[in-house]
Amino acid sequence: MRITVLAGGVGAARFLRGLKAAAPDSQITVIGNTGDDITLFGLHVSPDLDTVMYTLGGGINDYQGWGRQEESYTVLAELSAYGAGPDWFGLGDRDIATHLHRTSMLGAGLPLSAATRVLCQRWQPGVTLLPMSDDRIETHVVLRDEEGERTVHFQEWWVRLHAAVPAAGFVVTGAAQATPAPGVLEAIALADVVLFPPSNPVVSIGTILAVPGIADAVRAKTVVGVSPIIGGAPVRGMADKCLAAIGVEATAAGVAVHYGPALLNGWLVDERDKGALDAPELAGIAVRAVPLYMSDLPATAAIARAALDLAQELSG
Ligand code: FO1
Repeated sequence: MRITVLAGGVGAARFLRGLKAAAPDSQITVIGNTGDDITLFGLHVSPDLDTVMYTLGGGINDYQGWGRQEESYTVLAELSAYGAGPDWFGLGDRDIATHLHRTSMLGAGLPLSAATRVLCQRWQPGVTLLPMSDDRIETHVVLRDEEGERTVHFQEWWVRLHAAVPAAGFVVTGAAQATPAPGVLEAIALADVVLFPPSNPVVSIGTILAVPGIADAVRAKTVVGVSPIIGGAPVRGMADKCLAAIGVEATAAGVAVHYGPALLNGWLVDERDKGALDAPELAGIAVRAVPLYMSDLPATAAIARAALDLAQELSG
């Protein structure tokens, strides 16, 4: 079975561990969000690609869900000693090697997709990891407060500001001019099922869908999503703050309505949200209630299994 997954950060990576366990013989292609990418100290950092690569490759700091395990921060401390900022983005020494290698490949003229393929040769994630685009795309956050309106890079809002300043909106710079990376549209077209893992629907899945051509390609497929909201709150991260910024209610039903029945065919909600099962606003979307906490690998595999079963049921 060919499965294509649109993936953001930590939630997607953990879901993918379960998907690999639930469907060991399937070919899984992951289309990774690159809107979170940031250039720091001249290095190209791709948080969502690295979280998938490290998590499935066994190098992740599992507690954080990002960066490497057994990390040290000597380089960052030395940079701080020079007063060279920013110091709010925790780049570890091992992680910096990834960014140095990626940046030197990009500097040699390789596209991000090729550089990602090279990095994955070391980590062997067991999936094909594609950036959504080889073109530079960055999510910026519009902030409106007493100082007026300004935009900051997504990472500054997410990491330095802890999303404490309400976002008035998001600007996905570069998306309109971007094209899908090689293999992305084929991976969608050839998939038996497309899955939306419990990623941030706005700044992860939404950003991938903003790349021209991807949303149309996905609409043509059987799509099953997993709610990132359980009992009215995101399991981790700050999806609720992102949803509020675009006027979408942070509920399991609200996210499905946001995606809409033209895009989403099936939707898994947690049993706490089984009210969504017969919500009239979800007409046209097959909703199933299953335990959605990815508490361990068996629980996550069961969620992935339920998503694949629903896709099977829907594609007939
Ligand atoms: N997230 C944090 O909350 N604090 C950090 O210092 C931080 C550093 C970091 C370094 C590399 C990397 O790949 C990810 C990092 N993240 C950090 C996570 C990152 O902000 C998020 O994983 C994604 O951008 C959102 O999914």
